[in-house]
Amino acid sequence: MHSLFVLPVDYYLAAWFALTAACTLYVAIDGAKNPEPSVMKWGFVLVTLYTGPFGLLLYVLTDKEPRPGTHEQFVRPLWKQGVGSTIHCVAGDATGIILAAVIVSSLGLPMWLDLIVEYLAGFAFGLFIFQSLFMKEMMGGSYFENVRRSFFPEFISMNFMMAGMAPVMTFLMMGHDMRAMVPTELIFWGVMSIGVMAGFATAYPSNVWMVAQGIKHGLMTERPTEHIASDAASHQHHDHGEHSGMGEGAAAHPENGPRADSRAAAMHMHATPEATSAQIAAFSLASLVLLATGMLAPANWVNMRLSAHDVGGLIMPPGMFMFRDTSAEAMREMSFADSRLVGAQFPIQTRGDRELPFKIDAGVKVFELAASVIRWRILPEVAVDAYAYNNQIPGPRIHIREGDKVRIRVRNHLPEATTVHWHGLILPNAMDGASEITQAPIPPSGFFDYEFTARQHGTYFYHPHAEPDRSQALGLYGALIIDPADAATEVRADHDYVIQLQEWLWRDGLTFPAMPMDGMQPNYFTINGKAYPSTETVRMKLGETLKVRFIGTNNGFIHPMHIHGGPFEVVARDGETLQKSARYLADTVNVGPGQRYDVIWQARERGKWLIHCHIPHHTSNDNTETKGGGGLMAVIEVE
Ligand SMILES: [Cu+2]
Repeated sequence: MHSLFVLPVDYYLAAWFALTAACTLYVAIDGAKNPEPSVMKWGFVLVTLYTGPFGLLLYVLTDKEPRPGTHEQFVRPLWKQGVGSTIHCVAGDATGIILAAVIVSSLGLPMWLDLIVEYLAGFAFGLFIFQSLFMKEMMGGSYFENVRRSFFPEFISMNFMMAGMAPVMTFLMMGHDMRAMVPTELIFWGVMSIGVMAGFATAYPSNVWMVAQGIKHGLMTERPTEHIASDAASHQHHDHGEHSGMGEGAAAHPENGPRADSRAAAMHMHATPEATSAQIAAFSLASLVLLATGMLAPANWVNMRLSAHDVGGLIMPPGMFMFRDTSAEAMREMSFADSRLVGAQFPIQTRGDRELPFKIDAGVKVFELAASVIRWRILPEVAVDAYAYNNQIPGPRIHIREGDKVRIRVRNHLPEATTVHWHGLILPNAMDGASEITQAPIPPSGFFDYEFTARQHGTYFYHPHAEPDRSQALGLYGALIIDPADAATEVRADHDYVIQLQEWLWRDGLTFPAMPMDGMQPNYFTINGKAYPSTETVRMKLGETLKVRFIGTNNGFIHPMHIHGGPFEVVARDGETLQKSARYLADTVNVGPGQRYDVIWQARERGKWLIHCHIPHHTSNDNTETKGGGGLMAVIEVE
């Protein structure tokens, strides 16, 4: 189910469009009674459809007849005439632009070409359909005469309109919430609305000037009551009945308006324009310069070579910067874990790192891993959208013995390709999981069987090796614990505690793959998929020993992991047990990505002792502390 509601703005947009529908309905119904040519009725309806309450405001302030018989007087001021003139420009041009935007986004044209097609479509729609065809009824004359006469006013007005609309569309569609490039999303229509408003504002001054110069017509009064003697006016009346469904209400209530005024308004546009050719040329030039600026300037900041096919639908982290050369691949890598793909969600009590059961097939231990998108609670109030193995974070623990033959079937239910790498193991090269190097990545819905014999023992882990900066950062990793063939060689302790680290970037309720780069820095940190105070508490008795296996399953940082209450003994590093003489005491180990440290800590005193990262920001939850900390912190409780 494709949900329209992902971000808070989506609820606002839904309310906006409900209001817009009401406003448009009002303007349509009320406009039907308003004494004006049907083209103006359509103009106001379309502009209200695109701009909601603002279209309604323009209609009521400039065109809605306040009292019977006063329309002629009411619409006369130049500023209102300018609004009327801009309304037909915007109604026609914006309709062309929006239709083009819908079609072009599905074709996957790059944004720069998108804008050019939209400009041409807007211009063509405005000129050939709205101005020439619909206006013919008012202007009289042949269709081609109207095209010729409308060309320059339409050119100037369209240039100014697109100069305002293009940068608004480009900046709002590209860079962050790129659902705005996809017509099936509310925000696409929200951006179109803002674009039309901006276009209206930039086109308005030129329309006022053109109306004042007699180059364009503004608002007019038309009362389809009686036969009018002049040719132009009878033509007007005839066409009215033919074209306007909306005019019928008005026709049913004949009124005697001051006909002279309406004739004057109608005649006004036939008057010889007062503007000189130098003025028109200068206006054209200025409009072209502004248009070029509006179309080209955004290319300084956003990559206009990208299309809706490349990046449409992605949401980028709020702090991330898109540059003019940021590639589609980079943006896909950094974009959110699509919350609409979440297949299962779990309460805070659900833990990861649960031991994975296996079947025996002809002496081989057979395991199954499946990667998918889930919603995982790292704190009671924070649920991340994550990539996970077997619906848990960390992925299930694969616990085997040195010498075991294993087969692990990995199924991919992610929206992208993946592999699994068995970190640190000696195995056949084809089983190493290096995407595009030792194997073709497992496509979405595909699977791959990894088969090897465990020749080592100690603390290991597994993780994807296809775009791990995205998929591992979103939660794909799990512990691989291999017991020694000779149990006597195990360094023993009373308790065994595996610690797997991860950084998260969670903003606006969306989850992004945390990376050590601008705009991608993490704000949450987890031990075994939970942030303190939701991390597990280790309970032990005075004098007992605890083996902590630190695993650098995280992507971005070296975490100096520290335990309170006295030093621990480092007994293994990267799965390799240290010779007795090489073991050493320490109270902090720098656990870098990929590294493992096994340490033995003894409970020397009763009480609550902390295990935590020594970068204090990593022991906070979005920079706040709860119950004395957050993030990479856990308690050892000694009785
Ligand atoms: Cu840290």
